[in-house]
Amino acid sequence: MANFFKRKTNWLNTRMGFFLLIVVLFWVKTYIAYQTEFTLGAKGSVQQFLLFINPLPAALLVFGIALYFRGRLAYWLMLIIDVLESTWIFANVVYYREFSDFLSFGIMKGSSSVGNNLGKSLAQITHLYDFFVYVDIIILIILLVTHVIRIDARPFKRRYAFSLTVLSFALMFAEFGMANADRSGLLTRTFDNNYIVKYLGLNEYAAFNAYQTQKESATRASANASDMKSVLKYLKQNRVSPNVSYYGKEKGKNVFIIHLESFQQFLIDYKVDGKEVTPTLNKFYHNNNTLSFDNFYNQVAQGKTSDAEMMLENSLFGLPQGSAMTTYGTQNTFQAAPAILSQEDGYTTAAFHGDVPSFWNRDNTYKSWGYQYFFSSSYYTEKPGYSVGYGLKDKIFFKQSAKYIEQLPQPFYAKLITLTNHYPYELDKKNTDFPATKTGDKTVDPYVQTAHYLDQSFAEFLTYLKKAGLDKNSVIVAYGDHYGISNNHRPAIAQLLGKDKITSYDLTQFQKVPFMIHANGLKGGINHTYGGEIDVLPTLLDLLGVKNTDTVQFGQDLLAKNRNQTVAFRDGNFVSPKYMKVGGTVYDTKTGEELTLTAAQKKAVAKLQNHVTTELSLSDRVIYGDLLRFYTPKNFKKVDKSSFTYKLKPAMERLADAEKQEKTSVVAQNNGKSTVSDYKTDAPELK
Ligand code: GP9
Ligand code: MN
Repeated sequence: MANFFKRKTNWLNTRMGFFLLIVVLFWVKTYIAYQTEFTLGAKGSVQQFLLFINPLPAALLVFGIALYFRGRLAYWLMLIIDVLESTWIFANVVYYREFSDFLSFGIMKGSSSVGNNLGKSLAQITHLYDFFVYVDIIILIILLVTHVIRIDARPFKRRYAFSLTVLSFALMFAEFGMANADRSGLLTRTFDNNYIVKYLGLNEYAAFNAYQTQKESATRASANASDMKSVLKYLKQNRVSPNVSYYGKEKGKNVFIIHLESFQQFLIDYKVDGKEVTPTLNKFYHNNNTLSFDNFYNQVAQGKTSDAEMMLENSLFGLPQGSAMTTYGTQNTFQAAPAILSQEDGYTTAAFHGDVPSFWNRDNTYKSWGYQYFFSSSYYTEKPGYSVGYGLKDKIFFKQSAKYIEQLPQPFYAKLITLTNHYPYELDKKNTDFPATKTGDKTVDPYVQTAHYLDQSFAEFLTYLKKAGLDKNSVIVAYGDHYGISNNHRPAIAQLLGKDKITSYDLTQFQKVPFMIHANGLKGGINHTYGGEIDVLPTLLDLLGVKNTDTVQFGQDLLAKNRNQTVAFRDGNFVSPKYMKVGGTVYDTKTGEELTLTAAQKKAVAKLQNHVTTELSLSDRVIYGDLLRFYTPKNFKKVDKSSFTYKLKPAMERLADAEKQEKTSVVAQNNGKSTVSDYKTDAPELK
């Protein structure tokens, strides 16, 4: 027996043999951790394959470093690398258990200031079996010490070690190529740490995160307080005074921000086969108590939803590349809507979203923005058929949100982010009772069907608000975050709009999204001012009567007279009531006619361009340099991120406490009785 074992283990007595053993063991345990400890959501064979294979290239590379060294040292190095690598897995397993996200260097660097209460909670959430990641190392050490595996002292050819390094890089590139083919923009758009681990692996994630953190600290380090001065100077020159007939009119009311995913303005009043796609939103849009804006543009770039959120709640632009929420959301100082409202008027602040909390780094960013609650996937009951695409179907999402809404002490600021109307606009038969368009473009045609579904969900939600009595004391803001149909679908867009040919002018107009503010008694109507997502926060704050004269916000109240109506797009193009500039071409905004500019027009356009370039670059400076750390408006206190946790249990306890103490929630006002049974939905999944 001993002999047999010896023969079998002979190859282990070579350096290469031991190397392969340690790599394979590491590979196996990483994969086990992927499957048991993280929710990476690998769907389909490409993602499954990448998830399985992805620990290997990096392991070959990192463990391969040891092969450049001699004798015993090489063995020790392999073990030390294994300990370090396994500790990275260990730390992530524990962190993920608490935060459903991977550790980032930013968080580790400033754990107290970022405030995930790391030290305190880590001990409580570590399980004995987490130490399993070290078991193979212990066994290997025993085998070496007892000479069951002998150390191969022969020199290992550098050439071989080098070939291995080259091979591992080649494998990594191949892996990245496959990953990027499946999810384009994986690293440039920086969606979610889960994606990077799923596609590329924990080591690659560490490297990428280190790079990002480094970049972020470098821009932060090079900024100083005087940069803020130039921003403040600019803002002072560009401030407009609020419209007196609206200022403070909605003071103290609850605020609902309803994020209509991928919802474009053209859908309003749009018909397919004679039927309105979104009858409820149309009614809402035309309601006497709704302020609607028909020249309101989305201004997002790669960060899509996250850019919209950044603009809406901070009045800061998204970045020219990637997502500001992902790269700067954790570390930067913000003065966002939730923080302002909770400090100013004692608002309870909560975000609702039926996706994992790590997407767009919301779990960290929302803390920086002062959100007291973030109800994400773990708060919602999930059953087969409840989700599609990124997460919960809207009807189920809204319905399940009611039980949290009714517990929030009033006034509250609640943002609900819908999901179903998201590319590729998939929805099951049972939920599809609306005709698709017939352009023949498979991506475009089902868009109206999911939009219709979103409309129905919104209708059910509004009905509930009425029943719960929330319609009277709430402002309901609804907006589309960005286009649903991208510029790649020109022929289909032409058909949808009933045009022969689509120009850049049409495509820019196609970037309009709805923006509506509704409240009982609000003087509504369709407002034609030119504006965009950057303008939402000042508009809302003025309506709520929150003093807004010394905040750092790049937008202007949409209701203000004399506002600058130049809408900046992230690529430097713009639209104003007179001119639209796309690349080198200037159009007449009203007629869509391409202009040959006179000298005077040239001057006017250059002035607008200057305004746009300046505001974009100053806003970027605020984010890159974390400039808000140098400036705190009067009456505003820096957000203490460490006071928030979005973990289900403690959050629910906090909510229960708040409700008891303040007695202002819907439930408390309803004599402790829940209103959830008032929520009516025709969602087939809930029947
Ligand atoms: C994911 C959702 C989608 O949670 O918000 O983001 P998007 O792809 O629209 O930017
Ligand atoms: Mn979106």
